Amino acid sequence: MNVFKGAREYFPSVKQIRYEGRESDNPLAFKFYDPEKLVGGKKMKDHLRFAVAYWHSFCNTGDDPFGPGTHRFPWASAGDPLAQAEARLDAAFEFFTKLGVEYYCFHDRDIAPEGGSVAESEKNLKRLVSLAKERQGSTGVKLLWGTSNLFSNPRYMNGAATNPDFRVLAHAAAQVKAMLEATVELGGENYVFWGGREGYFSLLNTEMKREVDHMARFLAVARDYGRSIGFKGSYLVEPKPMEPTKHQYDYDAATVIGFLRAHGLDKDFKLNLEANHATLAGHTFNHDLQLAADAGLLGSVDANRGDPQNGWDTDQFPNNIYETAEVMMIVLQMGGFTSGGLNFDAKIRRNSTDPEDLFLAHIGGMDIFALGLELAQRIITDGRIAAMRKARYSTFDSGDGAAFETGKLGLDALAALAAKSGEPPMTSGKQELYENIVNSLLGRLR
Ligand code: XLS
Ligand code: CA
Ligand code: CA
Repeated sequence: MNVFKGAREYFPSVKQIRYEGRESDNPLAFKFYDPEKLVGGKKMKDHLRFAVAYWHSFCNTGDDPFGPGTHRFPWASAGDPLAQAEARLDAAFEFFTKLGVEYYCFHDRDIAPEGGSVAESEKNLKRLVSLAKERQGSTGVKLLWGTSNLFSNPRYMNGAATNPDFRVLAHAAAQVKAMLEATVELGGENYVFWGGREGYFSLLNTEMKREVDHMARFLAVARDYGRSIGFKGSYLVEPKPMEPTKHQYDYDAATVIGFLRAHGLDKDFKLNLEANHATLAGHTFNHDLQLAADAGLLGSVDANRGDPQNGWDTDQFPNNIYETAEVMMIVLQMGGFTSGGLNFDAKIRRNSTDPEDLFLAHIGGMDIFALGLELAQRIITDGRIAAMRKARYSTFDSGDGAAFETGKLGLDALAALAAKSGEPPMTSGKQELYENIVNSLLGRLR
């Protein structure tokens, strides 16, 4: 990958980030992420497929309900909104290439400003897409996924595809059409639908079934259009239980899997799962990932974390080895990502205001995922956990248990077996032993 050189250098104090190993004290170096290192016969970078989220890294100024932004972006002084967008694109490619990530993700409105009409917005998007294409070509950076922002403009305050006003839905369609074209143009490997305001606040004014049916129809027409213009990648739906709406239709992995199947969309759509959304839904992240993987529908991951004391979407960078190891175990066991990857849908804190902080945040996230990958591979190679888990279910492997699994025993036959065999033995679940094995393998990582 070539370091991008635009007209101006936006992060002059940061040079190319390299792997220096675990003894390094250099904050601007990887301690564990060694892109070329083979783990289970595959390069780390190909397991992890890291992506930078354009919106958090280059658009979010750090404003919150109590005060304005604190992040002073140097490209904000570049001139009118289009000139700023061009300068921001240069800064972004400088960042991707200095960090050494191969992928990025963006919403239409992150990369190009909305215009005064559908036509003007499309023109702005096309202009920035052509520049992004050039930069992708000269650096080798690729687009993991594209998406449309169907939640910021006030017109979407009652939803986009689930808006009670058809005219708003049509506007959402115009955005998705243009952004699908942009994603195809840039060779994007996935297209994401996050239902930003697809939900409701009160059932008194809402026809829920009708709105959900509209959402399914909208996804189907988007799918058909994308395929008609040559999009070969995966369509992904991203669940989130709440925020901004009180009830969001794409609540969690289980809800989205049921929705896709009920509407015949599960052949083309998979899931993009975010850690902080799973925890907001009251699950662990690995719960949602395992559900999707079991359904054959785990597409991609938004790698971040929430705050256990907060009930909202804090979108922090990941830093929990147990969580990243469990993510990577699920990814390894499904045979690795195909079109998906690990997108850092995470933002630096409002008071992290040095230009290098964005690098430090990504370095931390990449390192903890590299370590999680190594631990996951160790757990799998060690084999004790898998063997213990398999043994827990061994009564279903043969005899009457196997006959039940294959549908050969009815309820009366099961009752007769219970009467004959008497009280079953108490079998320990051994959770503490499983956890201790994970810790001992963590300690052995070198
Ligand atoms: C917001 C979502 C959003 C999607 C893309 O909470 O995470 O950023 O990933 O629209
Ligand atoms: Ca996300
Ligand atoms: Ca989030």
